[in-house]
Amino acid sequence: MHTLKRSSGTAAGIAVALFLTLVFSSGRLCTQAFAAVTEAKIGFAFSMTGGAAAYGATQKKGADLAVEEINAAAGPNGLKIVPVLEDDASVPQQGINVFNKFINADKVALIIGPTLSNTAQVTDRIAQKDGMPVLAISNTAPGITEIGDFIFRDSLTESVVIPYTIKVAKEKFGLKKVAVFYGNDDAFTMGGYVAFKKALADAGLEVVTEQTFAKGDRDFSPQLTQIKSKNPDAIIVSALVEEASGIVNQARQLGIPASVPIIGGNGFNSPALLKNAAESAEGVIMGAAWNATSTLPLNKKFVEAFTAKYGNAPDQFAAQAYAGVHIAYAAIKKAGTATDHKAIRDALAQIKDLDTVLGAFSFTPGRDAGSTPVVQVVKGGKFTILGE
Ligand code: 1QQ
Repeated sequence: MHTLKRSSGTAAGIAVALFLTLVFSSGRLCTQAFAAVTEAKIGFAFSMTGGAAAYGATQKKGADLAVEEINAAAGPNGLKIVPVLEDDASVPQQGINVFNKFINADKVALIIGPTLSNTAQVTDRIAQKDGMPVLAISNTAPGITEIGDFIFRDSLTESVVIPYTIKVAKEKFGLKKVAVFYGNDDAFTMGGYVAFKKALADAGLEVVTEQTFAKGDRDFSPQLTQIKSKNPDAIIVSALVEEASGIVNQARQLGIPASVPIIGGNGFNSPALLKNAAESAEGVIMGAAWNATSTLPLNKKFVEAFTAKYGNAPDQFAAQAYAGVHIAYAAIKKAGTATDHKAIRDALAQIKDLDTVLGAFSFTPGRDAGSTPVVQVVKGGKFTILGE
């Protein structure tokens, strides 16, 4: 009896202990599963030095502002971004070092960048192989998101922007024959060239001459002299901003009149063009994903906050960086994790009509930006919408 009692006591004790263990362990499981993630590291790979430094400088400003605002709004228990910035130096090799650091040492939740497509076409393969999500905010060359399902971009591709730019410019200037001038050693300038060629053919425009240059060239007069001799109605240029500025300056110096518009792609959307080509930049046309005059309420707020913080208005690259941080943040928050990269990838893919400075944002099924292009013209030292 006694033994039985004791044993039944023991049985009851075991039952209670089991019950408690279950309650506590499931309780612990619950807290683990639902514990709000409070910090997410984002790796920013921007070109802070080298040929693309003008883009990187403004990307950093846009991203910093977004991180600052998001972290302030998160409150003491909300999800905060821990930014890790590295300079990709505008070259693929340094981009590789930066991506390896983000993946293996920093163990970031997601990577934003790199600045150039030329770097992305190498670095993004590393990220894809590792299952690390990447959100490009300025890569516009073809083939970047095709690297794999972990690669996204909020930057509108040249293959979307350029046909629209050519259509609008053809109507506006009554173009019939054009010259084409492009960089033949960079993923972006080559991608732009291919997109221009197709758009020109589709629009029925004659190409009177094709000229090329290489990264770092300073003297464009031999090619521009050739172009001038062919008397084109417009000069189509696929170039990053350093070379674009030199081309625009030297075209006007060589006496190609302002009545022959220079039409560029995404590389032209930098204030560095306005600064370095100054007067010569007046009338230059370029396709873009964003313009500062956009009347979206969120955009007005962004332009005001950016101008107050930095003393100058944002450009397209700042806007895409700012939007990119918000898109990444929304995905990490929805995934509820800073470490499960597959869950973050899936949440990115599900972003739908997110309110951003680029408009209501969704990715295309191919993970490209689903936004609409604008055509800009430089007027009074500013990027304005063509036709306004
Ligand atoms: C690219 C670009 C550049 C002009 C942006 C920095 O669009 O490399 O894809």
